[in-house]
Amino acid sequence: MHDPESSSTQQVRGACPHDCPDTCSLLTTVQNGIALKVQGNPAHPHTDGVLCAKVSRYTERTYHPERLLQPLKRTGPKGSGQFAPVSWDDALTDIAARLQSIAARNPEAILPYSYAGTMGLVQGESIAARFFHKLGASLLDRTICASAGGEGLLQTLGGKVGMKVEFFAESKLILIWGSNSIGSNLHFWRYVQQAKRNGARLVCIDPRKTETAEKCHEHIALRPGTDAALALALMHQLITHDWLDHAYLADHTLGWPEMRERALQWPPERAAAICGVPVEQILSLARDYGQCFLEGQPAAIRLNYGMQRTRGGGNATRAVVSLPALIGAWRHRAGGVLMSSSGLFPVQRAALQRPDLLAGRLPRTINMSTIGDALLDPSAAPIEALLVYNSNPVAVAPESGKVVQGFAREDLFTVVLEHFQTDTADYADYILPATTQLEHWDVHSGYGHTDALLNRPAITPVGQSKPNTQIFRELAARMGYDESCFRDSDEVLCRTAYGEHVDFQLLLAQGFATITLPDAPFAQGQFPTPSGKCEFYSARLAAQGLDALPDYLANYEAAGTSADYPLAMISPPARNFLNSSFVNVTSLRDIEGEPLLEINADDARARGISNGAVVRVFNQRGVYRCKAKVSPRARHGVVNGLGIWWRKLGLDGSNVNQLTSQKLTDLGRAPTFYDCWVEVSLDIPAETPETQIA
Ligand SMILES: Nc1nc2c(c(=O)[nH]1)N[C@H]1C(S)=C(S)[C@@H](COP(=O)(O)OP(=O)(O)OC[C@H]3O[C@@H](n4cnc5c(=O)[nH]c(N)nc54)[C@H](O)[C@@H]3O)O[C@H]1N2
Ligand SMILES: Nc1nc2c(c(=O)[nH]1)N[C@H]1C(S)=C(S)[C@@H](COP(=O)(O)OP(=O)(O)OC[C@H]3O[C@@H](n4cnc5c(=O)[nH]c(N)nc54)[C@H](O)[C@@H]3O)O[C@H]1N2
Ligand SMILES: [Mo]
Repeated sequence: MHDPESSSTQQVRGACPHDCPDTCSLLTTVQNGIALKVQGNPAHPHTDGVLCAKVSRYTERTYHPERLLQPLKRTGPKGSGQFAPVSWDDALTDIAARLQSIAARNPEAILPYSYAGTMGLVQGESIAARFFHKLGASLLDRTICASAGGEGLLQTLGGKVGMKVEFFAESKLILIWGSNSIGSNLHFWRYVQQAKRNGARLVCIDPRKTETAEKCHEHIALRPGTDAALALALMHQLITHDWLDHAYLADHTLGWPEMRERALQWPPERAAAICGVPVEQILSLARDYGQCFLEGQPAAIRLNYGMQRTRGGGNATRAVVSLPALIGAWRHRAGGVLMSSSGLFPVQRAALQRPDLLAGRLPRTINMSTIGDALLDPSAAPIEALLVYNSNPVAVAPESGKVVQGFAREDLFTVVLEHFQTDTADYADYILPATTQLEHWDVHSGYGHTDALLNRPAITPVGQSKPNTQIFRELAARMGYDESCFRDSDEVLCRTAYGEHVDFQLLLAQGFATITLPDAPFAQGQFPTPSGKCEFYSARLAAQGLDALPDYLANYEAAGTSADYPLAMISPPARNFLNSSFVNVTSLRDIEGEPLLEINADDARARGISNGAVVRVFNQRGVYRCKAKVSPRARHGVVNGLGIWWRKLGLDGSNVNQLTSQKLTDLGRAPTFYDCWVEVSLDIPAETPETQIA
């Protein structure tokens, strides 16, 4: 494919790097060393030749006029965004010297901060992980996205396992629970469309009336953080009507008598009052689910991350993923539940990340979701240096007031590896230009399907940018690390990622390889839990002194529980951004317009707010100004602050995370972005002297 002799135009196979369940196979058209366009690969069944609007603009991002092309060194005060170009050699030599002097006193004063700017196993955690392990730096607890649900899945089904996405096309009932599939899981939605054409019923469970909710047969607009109550009431109905697969419950589940007793405490009226939905909706959903059992038809649940971002998110996940066992939905390949499939991949993490380089040390662990507090904590040994890559914490981490204060510490040494001068890069001492997916090698596991993908570089690095791996290789060399693992090439790392477990020749030849798995993985039980069963009752949770059964836990900041802040705010992603990525791509930002708060007409009227008015959204943590959009997408009592804008592109240089809290979930130490009370008021411009006189 790379043969320059054949023609000056080539198509290079790659993989979409973004944090999205679809992990598409890409074809990049390259002419004379320039990438002309990026398209979906028609040969890859899940991608099917189709890309989202964001990634079809990928060349706009790669060749963006504001792309970082050379290393930069801070010249102004912290956060001022003032930098001057510096050579790679000077930058890396100085960074290594600074890190060495800190490490000589206490290596744990150094912290890596990274997430899923690229989901690549190589540009994510390979040489970088080896580097920090060798250094003995603090470990980062990577909880910002999926660890509440991940823990819920682990404790119930045994890991990030579930249905194969393609079989949703054969389901007769699909519950889309806490997910805006059209916006954030488009290729799953295409399977749902097939099912719909075959007569499937679609139900969306989401406080926001999303574009997905509009296209389902039924929309249950429950209050944020009340999913466990709904799931328990469904169980109640399945039990009282005896819509139960008794054989499946007896053979393949653990703790059914206890679970049954818990669920019987949840008559639908109780749940309806908590969820803020009509009791008839709960009864009818239970009937639909029970009907599938009676008729031997497959019922499937696509559970996503919406419900995890509240205090009870882990328990809510446990309750929802317990449902298929009650009706034996797992007996069908088109039945069961899918949240994340990432646990199905044979990733060779130890070989990639080399935790053995810790050489017996066990550094402290710092939770990325509370980075604001961690940077400001006077009681702990201070974090003195921060190396940020694949993440934009100043924009995406909760309670940004504190995050900004932490990053602004003059005594903190911060290095940011980036494509752009993000809100986080503004606070760097050094910004190092990184390559994009079109310029480096990588391998990717899907988390919404079961294919592994290979990404080949389509073009040479733009400007002086380097892959993350290469930056850490060169830093390692300057630190005097001479282990040969620091010299592994990116191609070698790509092969290391799955070892012998995935056919690398196939990846090279076609760009993707499907993991071999049974079609209906839990038809005979065989869950990867300690008991091999679906564990309603988790002995592991009981041993930690926690509730062994799933339950409903009210939000920390539930709607209507504070007189000062009577509204609940959720902040799901805007469709044309990917977290805070793409916010600076003009054609996409033009579609989103500007930061918006969706508010329902009643809530707006009560506050004298008209469509398009500038409003103050506030709580005890701060104020965020943006425009109101009076919209039926918002339910009564809940406002939707669409994310995640770059702070510097907002009205006052802030975004929704100015308001979110650093409180953590019940399980998994995850953030509670959607557990956030606020009040909204019309923004009255400061009076001018003239009007004061009048
Ligand atoms: N276009 C786009 N796609 C993305 C992303 C993006 O930023 N933009 N982000 C990617 C990432 S990092 C992730 S983790 C995934 C997330 O994948 P999803 O979880 O599918 O993300 P969303 O589409 O935001 O769906 C979350 C939905 O949950 C709803 N919700 C909020 N609170 C609750 C609640 O308490 N209960 C229920 N039932 N629903 C609730 C929100 O209104 C929203 O519609 O998407 C990925 N895909
Ligand atoms: N209020 C609110 N906050 C949220 C969420 C929400 O729903 N509401 N969602 C949360 C979720 S689910 C997540 S996953 C997090 C996401 O948080 P992050 O993982 O920080 O995601 P992004 O904001 O997309 O930032 C990723 C950055 O990595 C950079 N990058 C991409 N590829 C590379 C590379 O190869 N090398 C280097 N060096 N850099 C690269 C991109 O340019 C981008 O600036 O945000 C969380 N924050
Ligand atoms: Mo995420």
